[in-house]
Amino acid sequence: HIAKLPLDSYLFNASGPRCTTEEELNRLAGSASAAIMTKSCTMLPREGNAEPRFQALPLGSIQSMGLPNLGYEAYLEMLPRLKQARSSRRGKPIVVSVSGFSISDNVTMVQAFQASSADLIEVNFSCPNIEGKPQVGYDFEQTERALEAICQLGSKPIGLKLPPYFDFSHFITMANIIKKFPVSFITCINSVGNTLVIDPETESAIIKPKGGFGGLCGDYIKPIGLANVRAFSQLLPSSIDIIGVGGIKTGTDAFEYLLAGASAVQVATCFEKEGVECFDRIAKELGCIMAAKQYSSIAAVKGKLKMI
Ligand code: RRO
Repeated sequence: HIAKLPLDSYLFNASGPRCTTEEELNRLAGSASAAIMTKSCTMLPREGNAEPRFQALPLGSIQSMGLPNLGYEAYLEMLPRLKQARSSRRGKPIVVSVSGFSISDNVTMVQAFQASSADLIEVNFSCPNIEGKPQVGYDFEQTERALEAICQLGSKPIGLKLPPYFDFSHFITMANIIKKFPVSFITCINSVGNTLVIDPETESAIIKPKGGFGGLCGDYIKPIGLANVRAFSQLLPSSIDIIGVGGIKTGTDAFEYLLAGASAVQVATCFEKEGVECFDRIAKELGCIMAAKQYSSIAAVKGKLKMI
């Protein structure tokens, strides 16, 4: 469950790859992904940053996509069709991701989606790839002001997509802010922002935007994602669900996030590389691990990480 909404499995797609167009979202509707998550949207359609803006790496990827999306009105308009998609299980949850450039953008978009057939709203406080726009989640005052504005706009559950934190003072400050508002879930983590990969052969950065700086994704960031899920699961009340994301490509990865305290996980880089087949494969692998360990439910394992 996320925000009391039942899910068919423990995993679905992360906002990011392969979830921008109606065709891509329809493919998710017909897949084993437990929900249909949309690419973060903005007030107006965007082409995104200059290419090359994505490079696969041996253990993941680096990207600076720059929020390419169709604009929030296009998603509003396609939601009823997605909800009815014949290929989809009836009522498969739709999660819309919203990433405004200001509090007022976020208010407009959250208000609109509150009146739509979306099931959950994930507000992205952590896009690292827009020149001159700091990640909201690294500015605690702005985070608090934004939550004051967006949490009172309707009854659909609101969640936050957070950037990775690396210090306990930051985990504690952020958890204390979240606790002041009716936040139903948090999603940890976005890509590790502003990393630099260099090709020694060409002596060049490997992506074009922002002088080569981009978000690091995939296997490289799994220990960071696990730490963020674990820290927040210890600091927040159990009524706030935590969705894990970062480096999940096998049932074992998903199992580790479950031990850390995640109520569900999202898949980004592996979904980018493998397509919708990853959801069924990882869910089955997780099922095998749980069966072999004789665990009969998600609840029996969630947060049960042992210390040595
Ligand atoms: O589009 C992007 O560049 C992007 C976004 Br909105 C985000 O939240 N995280 C990321 O790594 N890339």
